[in-house]
Amino acid sequence: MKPAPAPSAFCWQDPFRLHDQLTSEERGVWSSVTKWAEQTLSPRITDDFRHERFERNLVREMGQVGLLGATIHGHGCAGLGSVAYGLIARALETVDSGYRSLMSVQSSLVMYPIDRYGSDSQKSHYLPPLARGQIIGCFGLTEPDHGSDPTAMKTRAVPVSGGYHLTGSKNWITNAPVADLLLIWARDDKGVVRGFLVERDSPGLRTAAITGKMALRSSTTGQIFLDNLFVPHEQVLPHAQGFGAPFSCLNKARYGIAWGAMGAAESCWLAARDYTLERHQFGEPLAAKQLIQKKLADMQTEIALGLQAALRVGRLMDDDGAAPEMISLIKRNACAKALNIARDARDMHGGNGISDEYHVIRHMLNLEAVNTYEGTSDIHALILGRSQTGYNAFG
Ligand code: TGC
Ligand code: FAD
Repeated sequence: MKPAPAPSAFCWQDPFRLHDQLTSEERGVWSSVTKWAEQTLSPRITDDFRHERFERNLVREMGQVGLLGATIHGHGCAGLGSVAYGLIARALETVDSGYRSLMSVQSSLVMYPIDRYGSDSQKSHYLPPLARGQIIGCFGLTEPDHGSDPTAMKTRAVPVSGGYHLTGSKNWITNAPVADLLLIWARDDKGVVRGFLVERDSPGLRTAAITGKMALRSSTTGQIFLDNLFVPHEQVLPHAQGFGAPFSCLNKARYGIAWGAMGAAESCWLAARDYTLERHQFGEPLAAKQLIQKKLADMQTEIALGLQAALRVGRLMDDDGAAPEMISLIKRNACAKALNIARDARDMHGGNGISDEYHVIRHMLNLEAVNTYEGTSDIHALILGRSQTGYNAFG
């Protein structure tokens, strides 16, 4: 067994000793998920990204190792805390943001709302197969004309005998083309937003894949079209009324992204360090040069700070003390910092940096999308601006 480091020793890979701040359960999750991701995801990512390849079996494998709906208690879920969930996101995104997206959507945007706002029969019917990865879910909030401003949504739920008719469309929806269960957010006749659980074989449902994405190519994204689609009352989430419901799901997913983006950043940082130690120019390893070391120091600093902030918010989340603004702050910060780190790492790899063999450009492209979805950087800036000035600058 390796002796514990002396209290004053500096561990360059983990400057604030995040590892020491985790519980033994969280350390176990981190070590098993990183190992699983390395063995299962790393060997396939280059082909998945190159060919926009998605295989259902991967979701089942995620289910088998307990990665789906990990914070939910019961229904075959692991019942872990928020920090463990963040560590799962970090481990998956160390390989690719698309794999983390798959886990985030299924866990935070489909299983969480069913668990939080669903009826007992909806929970017992849908949560176990979602946890096993036997069925795939998606979350339809964004519309073609309403992205940053989902409260202006046009999708309507008109009451009819026994339920509702849904009409409208959704755009840029992760998993939409492959989803068996589509959680659709729509306004009812009173203008109240409700969540509707739509099954794949419902008449009036059509989905289309968005191809040609230059980011998140290991994740499937699509459009949803709803044409007078009948949803019976038993498929409406009974406890979700108003925008607080979909936004509460976003709080969970955005929090996971704050950890995940740091995972992608770590991957780029370590790749840049290894590369510049190996690569010689002007008679010396690049890593011996001042400009290179400054970039490595900046990467190390931002990652250490970003992870520490995510840990703090995770602990608060489990104590019911995390405000949405804290989540905006860490999501926005992690994405911006990770994107800068990926761009610098790409640069430090020189020409090789644009080859997918070296992975950094894939992370860089993915992070462009991660910075945009779940609220763009500027939308989170406006949330934080409103919190300190009292002025709503959205409209
Ligand atoms: P506003 O008046 O602020 O709020 C309307 C109602 O919602 C409540 N609310 C929240 N509740 C819980 N948590 C939050 N974070 C909340 N934010 C707002 C609020 O209290 C209010 O409730 P009530 O009861 O008073 O009605 O609404 P607004 O129209 O001013 O807009 C606010 C704004 C801009 C912050 C919001 O529209 C926003 O967040 N826009 C960004 C859109 C977004 O993030 N979309 C994400 C789509 S899902 C996605 O991208 C998945 S990608 C997944 C992957 O692949 O990993
Ligand atoms: P817009 O809202 O049109 O914004 C364009 C630009 O204008 C941005 O820079 C933005 O910051 C800026 N802007 C907007 N409003 C203001 C303002 N008031 N002041 C100043 N600047 C402003 N959605 C889902 O519902 N479910 C999903 O599963 C999902 N998955 C996604 C997967 C991918 C790969 C992508 C790319 C998106 C996904 N989305 C999903 C949608 C995502 O949440 C939206 O793309 C995002 O919220 C931004 O909306 P938009 O693309 O319409 O951009």
